[in-house]
Amino acid sequence: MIKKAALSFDKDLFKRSVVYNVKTLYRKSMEEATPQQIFQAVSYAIKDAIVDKWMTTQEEYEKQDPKMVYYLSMEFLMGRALGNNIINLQAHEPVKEALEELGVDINAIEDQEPDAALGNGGLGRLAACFLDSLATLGYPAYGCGIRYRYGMFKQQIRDGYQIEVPDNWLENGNPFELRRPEYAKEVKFGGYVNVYVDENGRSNFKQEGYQSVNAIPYDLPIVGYGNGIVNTLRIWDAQPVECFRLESFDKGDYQKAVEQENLAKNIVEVLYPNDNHYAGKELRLKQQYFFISASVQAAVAKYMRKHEDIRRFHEKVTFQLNDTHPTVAIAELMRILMDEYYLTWDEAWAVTTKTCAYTNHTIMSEALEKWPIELFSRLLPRVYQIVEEINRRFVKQIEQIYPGNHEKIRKMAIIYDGQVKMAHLAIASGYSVNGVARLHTEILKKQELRDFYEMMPNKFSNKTNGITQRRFLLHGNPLLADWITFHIGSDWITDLTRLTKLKVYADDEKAQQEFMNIKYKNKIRLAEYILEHNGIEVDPRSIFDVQVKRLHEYKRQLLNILHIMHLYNQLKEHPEMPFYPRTFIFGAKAAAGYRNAKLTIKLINAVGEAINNDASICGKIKVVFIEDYKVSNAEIIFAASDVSEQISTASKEASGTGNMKFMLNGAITLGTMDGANVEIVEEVGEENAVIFGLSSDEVIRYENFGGYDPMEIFNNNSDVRKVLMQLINGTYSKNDPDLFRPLYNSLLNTLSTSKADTYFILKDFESYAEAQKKVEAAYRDEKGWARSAILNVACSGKFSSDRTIEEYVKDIWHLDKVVLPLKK
Ligand code: GL7
Repeated sequence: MIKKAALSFDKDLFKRSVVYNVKTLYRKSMEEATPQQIFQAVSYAIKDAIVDKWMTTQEEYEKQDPKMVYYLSMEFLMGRALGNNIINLQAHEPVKEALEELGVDINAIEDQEPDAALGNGGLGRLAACFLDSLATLGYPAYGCGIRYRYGMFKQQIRDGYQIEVPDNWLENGNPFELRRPEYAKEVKFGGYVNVYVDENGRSNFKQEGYQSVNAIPYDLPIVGYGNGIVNTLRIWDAQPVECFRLESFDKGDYQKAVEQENLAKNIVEVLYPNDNHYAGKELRLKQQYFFISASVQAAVAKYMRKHEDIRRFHEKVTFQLNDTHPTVAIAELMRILMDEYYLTWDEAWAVTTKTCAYTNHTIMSEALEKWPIELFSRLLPRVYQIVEEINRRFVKQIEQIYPGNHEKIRKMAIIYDGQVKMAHLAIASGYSVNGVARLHTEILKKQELRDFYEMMPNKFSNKTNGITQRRFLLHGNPLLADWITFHIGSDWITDLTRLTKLKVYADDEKAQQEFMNIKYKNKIRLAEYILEHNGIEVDPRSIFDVQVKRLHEYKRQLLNILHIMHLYNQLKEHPEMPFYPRTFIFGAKAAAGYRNAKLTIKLINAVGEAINNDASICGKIKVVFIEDYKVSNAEIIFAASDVSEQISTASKEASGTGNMKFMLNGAITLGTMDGANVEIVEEVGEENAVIFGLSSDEVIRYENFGGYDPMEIFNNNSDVRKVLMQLINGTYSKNDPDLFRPLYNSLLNTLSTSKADTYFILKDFESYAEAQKKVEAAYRDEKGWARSAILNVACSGKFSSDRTIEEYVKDIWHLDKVVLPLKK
């Protein structure tokens, strides 16, 4: 298939550039160069093709001076850049050909690139998808984050246990990044605040006795699809402000010099590997203020280069806070406006409250950031003063609206009980609060943030998440992408709703066969990956039933594996029972300190070990745990999946985005009515998904009454009882029968008063097992399955991040598209 821009991509120039790069970078010929060296050379050649567009885009932004969104995020889970950049330049065909002519396989070269894993899971990947959509739609945008030296750890599985290995992703250098020391910013920590009254009688606040670090920006190009737009992801590195100097030793500043050097060294060292969980570490707050102060300073400086009046900042800039992690931006902007531009409080507040907008990504209480006052005020003394004043005024406002209602203050104050509550700061000071799926937003309005919603209903809205089809279909599943383009044209690449045109093929037998054939080929590709990486052989004709996502109790991988244990029990008891072969595939990282999560990984591997080696069941079940689940292997996994496991306890998964990637690739959702699953079912129809389990209302009702009694299920359901006993009788841990007791206890806890089965695993077990039977029956009906799978693809249009971004633009950011001048 020939693409428009392919014509404008100079293949010969590219070839010469690759050869030249190999020579000048490594003093080698193509034949001598290693695959990694060729990857670097190719990347620099592609960067050459990007840079002109990058400059043109940024020049146009300078000229046209449009309003910009700054997407502030602690996490950007970008994955690999090379393949994606080639695709978005619409240069895949010529690059592939050019490389073939040079004797190089493009896929092998792409495989040389380490994932940029500067994020944990959904929240970080969402940020990456948003950048892709913003550039593709032509909206002026910056991503702002941290250049962690070590990203999300690499996972190894040894003896069934997870081992965390440092992710030295910058080891071989990052060919796409640009270091930009001329835009460095100083960030100050600690010390104290002095007040000086100037000749005009005005109080000036000065932070003194502080330690500081230099923030050095690295810019990464974000290439829009086929439109010549290249936006910027700016990630900040830290460097000591002054190198160690001997005079400072003489002056007795030795201690301080060493401390500043250490601060700079530590601050960007590593990404915290917690997903949906807040640990309250001092270094984490330092990371937050570090990249926020640098980003806000840079945004203000950029604005002032073109404008006189800082009071109109919000007309050109909007800050989207990705969760509460960047919320300190609110106080930092207030500080800069008042202390550096001498705005009054009211003037600064008017600007700030029109600039900052907040996205909530979870209702899990353990994820809510609350900093102890002691820590917050010690680290950020001036910023803390400002937060105190915001709080004082906000509490006064609450008192006016609800006179005498202390309960409201207790629940809504920003500072309470010795803690600074970041979500309350974000809601009180931002102009917008959004949830990430309809159900989630409704729960926010009715439960978690009810008081805030009642006081300021107009701030609240829903923005259902989305994913970029460029990475997760065009790049990840080229066979299906080509098939779709063959049938309906290529417009879906930038307008995913066009996929509805595929509906007419759902009942077309030839199309069904072609579709299933593509799925089969993708299953072979995954089977090969599994054989190479896990040494396990799986049958691509079996049902590929997949749960890949972070390991978390609320996501209930435990429910999945308990059910597999149950299936295995049944097969052993009734070897002749009808059973369609199934390959259960897991992929998940657990936070390093999360005991039950790590134990669940061990359980999955132990059960897999037993089942995969039991010849008596003739390979009818296979259980595979894919090591080091990450963006690059995710692309292969989604493409090969039949069944998408989205089985979180209803109400707990704010949205989910993996669910959308599976759907886009034609997998059928087996899920609860949680997060965006609700909207997936709405789009594709109940008959094309398999839904089970408690509703979110039911879960919340149980929770309000203190939970339910899992013992009742244990006593009445012999299947459940058998599986649970196998957790503690050594069935899967011969040498240590108590190994899995913590998991057993989390479900039953007969001993203590603490709650058991807080995620309703046993409560939903029977319904899940029934749903799994439906999946098997549905798969046996080959045509019916193909029909459903095609309809899933056809109905996935809503879940493009292009749609999500358009909603943010229309309802929150109010940006204009930038049009590039036509090339001569
Ligand atoms: C998350 C939610 O858990 C997830 O459901 C959602 O899709 C994602 C993006 O909005 O945000 N919230 C969160 O704290 N993490 C998520 O992935 C880590």
